[in-house]
Amino acid sequence: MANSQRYLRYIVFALVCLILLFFISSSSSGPSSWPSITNPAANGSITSPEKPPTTPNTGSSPPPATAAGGRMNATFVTLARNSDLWEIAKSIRHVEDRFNRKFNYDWVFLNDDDFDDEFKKVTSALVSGKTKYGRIPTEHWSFPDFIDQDRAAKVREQMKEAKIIYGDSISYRHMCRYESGFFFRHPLMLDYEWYWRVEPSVEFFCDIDYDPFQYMADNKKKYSFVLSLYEYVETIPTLWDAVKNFTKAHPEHIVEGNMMNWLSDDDGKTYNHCHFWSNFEIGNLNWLRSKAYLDYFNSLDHAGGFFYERWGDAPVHSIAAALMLKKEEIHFFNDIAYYHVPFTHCPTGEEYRLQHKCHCNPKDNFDWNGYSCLSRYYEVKGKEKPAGYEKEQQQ
Ligand SMILES: Nc1nc2c(ncn2[C@@H]2O[C@H](COP(=O)(O)OP(=O)(O)OP(=O)(O)O)[C@@H](O)[C@H]2O)c(=O)[nH]1
Ligand SMILES: *[C@@H]1O[C@H](CO)[C@@H](O)[C@H](O)[C@H]1NC(C)=O
Ligand SMILES: *[C@@H]1O[C@H](CO)[C@@H](O)[C@H](O)[C@H]1NC(C)=O
Ligand SMILES: *[C@@H]1O[C@H](CO)[C@@H](O)[C@H](O)[C@H]1NC(C)=O
Ligand SMILES: [Mg+2]
Repeated sequence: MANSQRYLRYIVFALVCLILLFFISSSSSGPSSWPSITNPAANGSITSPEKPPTTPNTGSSPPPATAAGGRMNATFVTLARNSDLWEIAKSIRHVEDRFNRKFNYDWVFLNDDDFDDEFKKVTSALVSGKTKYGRIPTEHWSFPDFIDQDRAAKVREQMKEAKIIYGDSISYRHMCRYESGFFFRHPLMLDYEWYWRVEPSVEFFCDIDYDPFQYMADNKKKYSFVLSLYEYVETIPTLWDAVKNFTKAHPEHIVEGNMMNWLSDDDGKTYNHCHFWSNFEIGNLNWLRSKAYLDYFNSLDHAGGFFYERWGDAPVHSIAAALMLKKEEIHFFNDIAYYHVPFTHCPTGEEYRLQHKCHCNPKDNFDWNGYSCLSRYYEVKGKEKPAGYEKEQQQ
């Protein structure tokens, strides 16, 4: 009994001391009390208001968040598995730091399985806008009944032998077909007009200090990209034939003033394999939901190449955009600096990069590499390439 009372006295005494200490230290910013530790060489510059200790984050940082209701009818969208959590977490952090923390757009996550609680907990904590989680209906992630499963299995075997990347994967094929023809029809996506696709493990290197969705709407753009390149021929041997069958059956969907000569060097006879890389896209969902695009997708789907070959959603989207949009409706976001393994888009021009706090190495820029389709894009658009691009060409 006596013992415990003594302990109690000690504890009370210790508490009083702690409280006293707290008061003394919190009032020590005043002129006297404790001698402040200063480095004579620094000459007080640590506390000098004109010289803050870190780089001032002024000037080109994003503008204030748009007023409530001032946002566009738009969302980020990600297709992912639960196992992609920590890689998509990195991508979200990049998007938020460089753009969305000021704009707070929503983010839709889609999966062929149910998202687990950890995935939802972590992603909803990272995204500054609302998050929504959707499960893909089985009909949109399975073999359609018109596909011959034995034939598809043989192809996977052959592609495995030939060491074609993802050549033997069933899920990769479902993914490509889903991104080609279904994601924009998911019930959660029907609420929106614009989307920005984000994949796991991507990076954004520069501040984006305006709203790209707003830009798309104001300038009547429907589809956009940051990287373009040539597709692996082995994955799409008959894609162009299927496209030609479609254009013959539906000439009404082919638009005058389109970008056919970006896809083809001989007025449509053959495909040169140029495509926009679809792991980054900002686009208009109502265009993808249009009769023109759906007729196109259904036609390609019935041709069977998602399973009998390994058609990617990138060439599928790109060919649609280049044939069924006017070339003015397609936009190259030179100012959105981006990485998805193994390619980087780092904006040409040092002034821009410094103003926007870019952290990409300009030597990594893929734009003027011989395997990029960007030069051809500039030619077809009849536009000058950015000043200084020759100097930043990859060795
Ligand atoms: N839910 C779900 N998502 C998938 C599946 N396969 C791929 N994805 C997602 O689909 C997108 C594209 O898949 P990736 O594996 O990134 O394909 P890729 O970009 O061609 O190839 P790498 O990124 O180089 O591996 C990513 O957002 C993936 O998270 C799957 O089986 N289920
Ligand atoms: C400290 O600053 C004063 C006033 O600006 C200056 O005269 C003095 O030379 C400086 N001393 C050192 C050590 O930098
Ligand atoms: C957003 O766009 C979708 C698709 O066009 C539309 O159905 C929805 O009503 C729009 N929402 C708002 C708030 O305008
Ligand atoms: C294109 O149509 C022709 C004639 O119907 C058909 O034989 C061919 O298989 C089709 N090509 C593709 C890739 O679907
Ligand atoms: Mg990827």
